[in-house]
Amino acid sequence: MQIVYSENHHQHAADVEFFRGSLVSCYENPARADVIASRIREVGLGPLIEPSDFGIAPILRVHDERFVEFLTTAYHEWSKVAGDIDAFPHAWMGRGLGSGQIPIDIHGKLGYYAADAGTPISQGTWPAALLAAQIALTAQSHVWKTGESAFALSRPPGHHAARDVYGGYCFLNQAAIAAQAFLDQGAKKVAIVDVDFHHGNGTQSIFYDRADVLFVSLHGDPDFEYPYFLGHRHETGNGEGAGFNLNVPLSPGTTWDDYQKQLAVGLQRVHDFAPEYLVVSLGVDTFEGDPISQFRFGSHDFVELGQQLSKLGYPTLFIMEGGYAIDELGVNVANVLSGFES
Ligand code: FKS
Ligand code: ZN
Repeated sequence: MQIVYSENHHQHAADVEFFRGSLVSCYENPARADVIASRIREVGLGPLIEPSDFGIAPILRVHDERFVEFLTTAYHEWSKVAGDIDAFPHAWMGRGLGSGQIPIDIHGKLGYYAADAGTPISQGTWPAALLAAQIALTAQSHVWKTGESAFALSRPPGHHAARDVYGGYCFLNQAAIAAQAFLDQGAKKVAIVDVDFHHGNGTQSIFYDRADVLFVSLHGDPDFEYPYFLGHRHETGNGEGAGFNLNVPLSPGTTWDDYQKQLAVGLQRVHDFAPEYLVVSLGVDTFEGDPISQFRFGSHDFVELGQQLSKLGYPTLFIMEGGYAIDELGVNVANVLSGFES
């Protein structure tokens, strides 16, 4: 399997995030991608290649131009008033309290574009987010050209980023950008399966009205878990997209045994949809030792997850999303990919 990776993800290195009212070291940190890359090298899963540059156009097929403009300048604007410290919003519009007008002041802009106070913007966040999108596009292009599968080993993650919203450690939605690239290159149907512990609210929102992308997500029930406001079972798509969104919210404590039965239903839906390509939003925060999530997968279960996904038989593009148990992270990700290849 082709693995696309760049060490320049190190540029995105925020200091702290809010956790239960305190500031704690960021869970989404550079060590994550480092340990995944080193485990992949160790088990010889495939060559690690550097990303190519596909420019901004494929990103603007998914994201709003002013939003992208905001991301490119946000840290600079912020540091002029706040100094050399990570940028956080402190004010949101609240339901019914916004006219839609975008504020000029950076604090207003941060509140306008952010979904939460858990996603710091550091000095190198924009270049790293842009690079993550290029990694996804490079891996996508490999799958497109060869029909083989590939893994975009990137961070920051992407599945919480919507057309003009960042949050949940995500800035640009790599899975959505890659799915759209397949369509723009001539594919008719693409399925996205999101196995991260958290609901891929950004991805769902981007494709909610469309029938050319099927979105299937299994995740912690949003009544209790981040992102809280989307990911319920009754959200099945809208207009032409009606029936092309499948959410499977699961209880805290869900084991692989419980999960795989639900996964089989989700993968059957993918099979019925008959896409030409499969994009997997790969989070391994379903692991029992994950510090911010509530499922109970063991490391060996990830091998089976990879096997289940490979049974569908589609050229598959894996995009790295979450997973925070740093000691087992490399093994868990490599297990999915080994299971897929076996
Ligand atoms: C509070 C802890 C919870 C939000 C959790 C974000 C999860 C992100 C993720 C992604 F794949 F995007 F990385 N914060 N500070 O795992 O879904
Ligand atoms: Zn997650």
